[in-house]
This record gives sequence, structure tokens and C-alpha cells, in this order.
Amino acid sequence: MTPPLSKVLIANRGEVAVRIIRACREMGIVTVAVFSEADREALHVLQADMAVALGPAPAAQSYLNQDKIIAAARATGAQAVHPGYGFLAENATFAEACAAAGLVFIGPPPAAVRAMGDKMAARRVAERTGVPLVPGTTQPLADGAEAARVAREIGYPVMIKAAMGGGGKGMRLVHAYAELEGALRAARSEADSAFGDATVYIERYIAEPRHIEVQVLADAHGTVVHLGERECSIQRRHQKLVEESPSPFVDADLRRRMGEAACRLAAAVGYVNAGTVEFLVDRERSFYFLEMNTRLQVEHPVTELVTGRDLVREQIRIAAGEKLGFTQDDVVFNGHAIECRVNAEDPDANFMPSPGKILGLRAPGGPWVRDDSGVYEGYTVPRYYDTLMAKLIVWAADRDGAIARMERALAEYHVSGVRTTLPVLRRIIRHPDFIAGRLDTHFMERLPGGHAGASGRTVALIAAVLEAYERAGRQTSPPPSQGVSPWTRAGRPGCASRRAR
Ligand code: MV4
Repeated sequence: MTPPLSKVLIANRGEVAVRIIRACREMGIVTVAVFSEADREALHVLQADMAVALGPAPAAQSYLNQDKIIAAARATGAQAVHPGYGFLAENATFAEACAAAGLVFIGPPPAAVRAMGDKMAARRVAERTGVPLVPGTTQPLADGAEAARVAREIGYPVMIKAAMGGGGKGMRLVHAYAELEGALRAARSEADSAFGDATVYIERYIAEPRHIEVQVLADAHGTVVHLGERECSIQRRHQKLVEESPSPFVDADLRRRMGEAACRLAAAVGYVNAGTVEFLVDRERSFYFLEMNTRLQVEHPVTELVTGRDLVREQIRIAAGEKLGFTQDDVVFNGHAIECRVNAEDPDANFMPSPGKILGLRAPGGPWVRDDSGVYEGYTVPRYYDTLMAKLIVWAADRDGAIARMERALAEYHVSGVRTTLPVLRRIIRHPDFIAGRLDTHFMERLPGGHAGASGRTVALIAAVLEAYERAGRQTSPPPSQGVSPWTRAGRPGCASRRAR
């Protein structure tokens, strides 16, 4: 058996890096942080036992630079790498590079990442394992004629999706035959430029669905269990704002059927570690496989609070070759948890990123309130990365109690210096539809001022502003440092081995 891990490198930043450090510390594992030039003062750097500089702020030169991260792991004697989410978390090539360097990748086997990365291949796995999937194609579309034939068969409206897409990129809704040709061309060209692969497929459009996902855990000894579902319907332009577990729409029978489907799918691709199977659920409570995320998810805490299981700890134990140590029958669901994402964005300016110095910060506390934060008062939120600053998670015995507790906690929350999504979160939590559990993926479009989508023109305007902002930033940034920076030196073993205080 693999010896337990004693030193882990966290190939990420922000709140998730802090979350992983916390699990490691409780397990007696030494932590190695990595950081970019924009993150010298970041919380994850302050909290880790050791820290290694990667290079300039842009992710391509820091958090996405596989060679630098593997070199940092080797230099510090880390045995394993936790990728968190985003960045390299679903990069099969990186998982392989870790293995080649003798490092344990705390995540699924590269083959499982690849199988699920191709959405059409994932649909084929669902098909042959009897997991319900949205009616449509499971082989690449040859041409417009074939698309028209399939669309007529399954019935309009349909969606054209990029095989290598996900998260809404390269996706087109087609209401009628007249739009098909143009949508097909647009989806192909968007897919080609975004993923370097123009392969697309067609699905029947599910109107006003709920987005419900199932958490799975699989060990290397053949045990696969699910930890129930998360309701993630409250999204804006494919960014989740509020998540909860259990879903107010899912009863014990649906939970069991969705859970079994998720476990079957995971087992079929030889899945090991934590993963999430996404489903669309329609008004009739029919569920359809959408895609599988082969990583820890941002919203994992709500599952932790209702199951009492530490998902990051389980990920590390599984990666070390340990047995899960419990079965599906041991998984019990207790109470209700809700998570709100606090982003540095300006809800009054179409959720434009709002980087800058946090001048004042008071996070809520009290019973059953969890603050998973990557920031502190006086910290400057860099403009280079995702805007997620912190997650606020509450637990209560039932959904009404959790809503009351979230409303109380949001009222305690004060941030100044940067704009945040807090005002929108307060409005969502008090909305009659939210309170009644009337949720679907169009919730934000109905929220006054929530403007779920932006018109094409607004998007173009934002893109232009951001580009100008980026150009201005580049001109004022210091030139890239040459050779070994003091930060790289500080990160080398023996130099900056800062034990936790
Ligand atoms: C769909 C759909 C309706 N019908 N597929 C959006 C992200 C990507 N993962 C899949 N998405 C959707 N696929 C069919 N056949 C509606 C969406 C969708 C959506 C899904 C989950 C959460 C929010 C969403 C917002 C808009 C559209």
C-alpha cells in the first residue's frame, strides 16, 4: 500500500487553496503553496508551511505553468499535488506529468478525466450504462443535412453543443429549421477557436430545467458512493451564485435513482477520487445526464455540512490509496445547507470585476455559519484571476431555518473598498420564489436588476472596456523579472520553510 502523504503542494490560490491547507493541517500534512507575483500577500501564501514563487501574474506564466509547478513540488519534496478547481484541475496531461515526475495527483486517473472531457464520449458512456441522457446524438455531426434530419427527429427547439465544451461555451439554441444552418456554423467556429476542435452534437432543448448535481466519491479498491445532490439552478451567465443541499425538488426516491446513475457512470470510466455528475431535471422530475466534472467543486461545502464528511480529507486519503471505509448505507443526510458566493464584482455594472484593496471586512460568524475565505482586510484583490473572494455557508435543521440563518449572516457581512455580490445575494435569499423553492436556470433573469444575460452589444462593450483595462495594466506593470527572483529563492527548501504559527 502507498504510504500516507506527509507533504502536499497546492497548485491553486484563493479560498480553495486555503480550504485544502486546512484539511492538510488537520491531517498532519505539511503544505506547500505556490504563488504568482500578484499573490505575494495572498492568504494561502501566509497560511501554508512553505511557499514557492511561480512567476508573473498572468495564469499562463504561473498557475497554469505545469513545468514550474512540478519543479516546485520536486524542489520542496512534496509527494502529491492538489489542483483545487479551475486552472489545471481537469487537465489530463498535467495529471500524467505529475505521475511521470513521481508525484501523486490528488484527483481522478487521466483516462477518466479524458473520457469525461469529451462531452460526446461521456454521452456514449451514459448511454451504455443506462444513465438517462438528453435525447440527441452521440456521434459527431457530419453536416447540415444530418443536423436537420436529427433535429426533425428529436423535435425543435434543439441545442447545438461543442464536444469539447462545457460550462456553456460553444452552445447554440435553435428554435426552428430556419436558424439551424447559421447556428451550426456559429457553434462550430466558436468551438474551434475556444477548444481547437469544431466537433459538435445536437440535443433536445430542455426548457426551464433545474441544474442538480450529484457528488460521488470512489476509492481505488472499487467502492463508489454518492453523497446526495446539490441544487445549483441559481446561475448568471453560467456562474453559480447560490447552491444548496438537499435540493428542495428532490425526494428520497429521486435522490436514490440519481445517485445510483451517478455511481454507475463513475464506475464505468474507472473513476477514482471525488467527482460530480451534473443533471438537468425537468418539471416532471425526469433527469438527464449533462456532464461530469472531474474535480472538487466550489460548492462542495454544502455536501460536507449535510453529510458530515470532509471531502478534501477524503480526496487525500483516496489518493494515498486508502479505502473509503464506509458504504452507501453509512451515508446519512442531516439538515439543510446553503452557500452564497461572495465575488468582487459590481452588480450595478453588469457584474463587472471589481478588483482593488479591501479597506474593511467583517465576516459573519455565530452558530452553524462557515466562512470559507481567501481574503482579509487590507488585502488587494488582484485583477488577474477569478473574482471569487469567499463563500458563506450555513447549516440548519431544515430549509426555512437555513434561509433565516443565511439572511442573518448576510446582514452581518460587511465589505468595503471593493464592490461585491452581497447585495444581490441578500435579494435572492429573500425572494418569494427562492423561499418557495421555485428554482430553475432562469431565476436570475426574473430577479429585478439581476439581468442574467447581457445583450450582444453589452458583451461587446464590456469586452472592449476590459481590453483597454488590460492594456493600461500592462503598461504600468513592472517588467518581468529575469532569472531567479527573491521569491523563487525564498521558496526553495531550507530558505523559506515557514512553520505554521
Ligand atoms: C442544456 C440546456 C437545455 N437543454 N441542454 C448550460 C451549461 C452547459 N453545461 C449545459 N447548459 C445547458 N444545457 C439542453 N439539452 C440548458 C442549459 C443551461 C443551463 C444549464 C445548467 C445551469 C444553467 C444553465 C443556464 C442556461 C442554459
